[in-house]
Amino acid sequence: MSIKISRRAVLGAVWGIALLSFGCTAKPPAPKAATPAFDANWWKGAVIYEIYPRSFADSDGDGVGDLNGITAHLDYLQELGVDGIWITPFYPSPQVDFGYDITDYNAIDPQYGTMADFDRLVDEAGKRNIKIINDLVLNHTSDQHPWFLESRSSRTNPKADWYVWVDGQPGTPPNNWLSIFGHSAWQWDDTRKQYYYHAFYKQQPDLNWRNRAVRTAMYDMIRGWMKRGVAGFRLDAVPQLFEDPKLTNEKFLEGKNAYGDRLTERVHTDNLPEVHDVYRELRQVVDVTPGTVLIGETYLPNVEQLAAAYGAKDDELQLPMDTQYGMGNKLSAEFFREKLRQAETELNGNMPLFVFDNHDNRRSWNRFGDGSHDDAIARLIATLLLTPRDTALVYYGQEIGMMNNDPKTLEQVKDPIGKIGWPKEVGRDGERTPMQWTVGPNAGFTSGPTPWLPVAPNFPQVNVSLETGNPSSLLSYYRKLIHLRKENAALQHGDLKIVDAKNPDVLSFVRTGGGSTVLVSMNFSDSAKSLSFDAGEIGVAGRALTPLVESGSVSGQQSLDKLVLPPFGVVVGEVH
Ligand SMILES: [Ca+2]
Ligand SMILES: [Ca+2]
Repeated sequence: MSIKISRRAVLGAVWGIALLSFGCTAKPPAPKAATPAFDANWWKGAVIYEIYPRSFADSDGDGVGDLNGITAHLDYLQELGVDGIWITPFYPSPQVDFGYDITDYNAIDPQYGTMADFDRLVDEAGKRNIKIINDLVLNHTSDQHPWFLESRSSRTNPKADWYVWVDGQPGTPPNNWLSIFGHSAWQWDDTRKQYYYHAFYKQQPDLNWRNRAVRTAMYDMIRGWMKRGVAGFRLDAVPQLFEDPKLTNEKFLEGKNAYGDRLTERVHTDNLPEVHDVYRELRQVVDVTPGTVLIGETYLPNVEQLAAAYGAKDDELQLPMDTQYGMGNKLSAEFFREKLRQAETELNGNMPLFVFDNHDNRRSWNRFGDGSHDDAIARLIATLLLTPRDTALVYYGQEIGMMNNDPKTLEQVKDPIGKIGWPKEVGRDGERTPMQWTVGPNAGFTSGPTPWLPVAPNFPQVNVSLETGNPSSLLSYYRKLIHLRKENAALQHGDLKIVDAKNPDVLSFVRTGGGSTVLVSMNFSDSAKSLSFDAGEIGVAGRALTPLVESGSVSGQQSLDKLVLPPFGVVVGEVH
């Protein structure tokens, strides 16, 4: 599903009209030699690129992106320096929530291609040393999934207990639990004369994770994708897997959400302790092929809960997403210094997974830009993402500076939460617009007349082909940082130490490793700042600084005794 935090903690998914597509159900994978072996640590420090397949590249002109469109652009991703791509759901789906409502976990929705297309994508990506990460929606299925059709058919069928069914009276839901997408989380079913629970849309009934048969079915499905060469899974909405069986009412909070409901706590439906049992079981399933990585969509309120998602014995998720770091909107040196400190000291040495942009939140360009230094701020964000000790998630188009293109009227809205919540909640179409490849028609996204969402009007200035040829473009900045991160031993695996920690405007840290010391300094203010570093604090005898990557005119300043950063300027330099 998709959970958003930036718009007043509203979460997102989408519903719509059920139009069942016939998936080409997977034949057993053509016997490959064996499950491919991965470097078990490939994901540590990797750059993982999120692709929203509807919007990345359309290979057949129907206006909707597809798997062959991704395969056609693998060279671009390789040149960018991407290690893995996470593709949001491409399984058969009525597309109520644009793929997060699944009717067959073992097939490809025909609008995105065929299983042969998927296998070719895995193979072609592998040739470029790019891993494929599938999106895995465990919390719920589509209400058109055969499991749910069977489950709702009677109270006694073999799958009667596969979903969360509760007695009640029509018109009187069992308790006050709210759907993350607005209004009651309970839907009356006239056949069973019972309610079912849905954390998201009513077309997305929650599975009953207390039922062992549900777990077994899901784990078997995961093994099937691993056999096809998938190197990891991004786990959608996993904190929502369990609900309090006593159905305890939530406490009401002050205020209302964008849909007009009284706000409540979510302590009886989110992040219950039982989720950790499932994390451990999932880890055992994927550990059969070491290096198969679990990424969690873990919107968690604090670093303690984030640390717990790695497991008390580091036996749960390798990469729970840190949504505290990059998904706010406050551009503050002190804020990011504190978040870095937490990641370094409170995650038990585990690898943080930092992210600024995704398909559920307004693009970072819009959230952090001040209207007059947006390009410099975008480089600051890139530096915050790509120079710490972390695994980095990049959302398609972030690297070229794509910005939100929100619907202007209710009639334009495709995302159901935008239809329900308009105008307070405009939905997530704006951050899902087509990738801007060229200056040509529809930005080169589709050869057809009508992309499924309108291309942002800035595409003649903001596109891959233009920025590829410009060494001072944002895209070139991303490439430089990603390649430096791969080549420089200190940035690759070195320790991180915060320096000049009292500075209110400039965040500085030192990465040390492999005989190399790299200083990263970022000016969070709109005025130039002069810096001077204490020799003992940096930890090397030398005072010389050789800039490796810069943003703003800091060239020629080759000393730790005096360094002047322009507004929102950045220097990443070797100290010697
Ligand atoms: Ca297409
Ligand atoms: Ca659930």
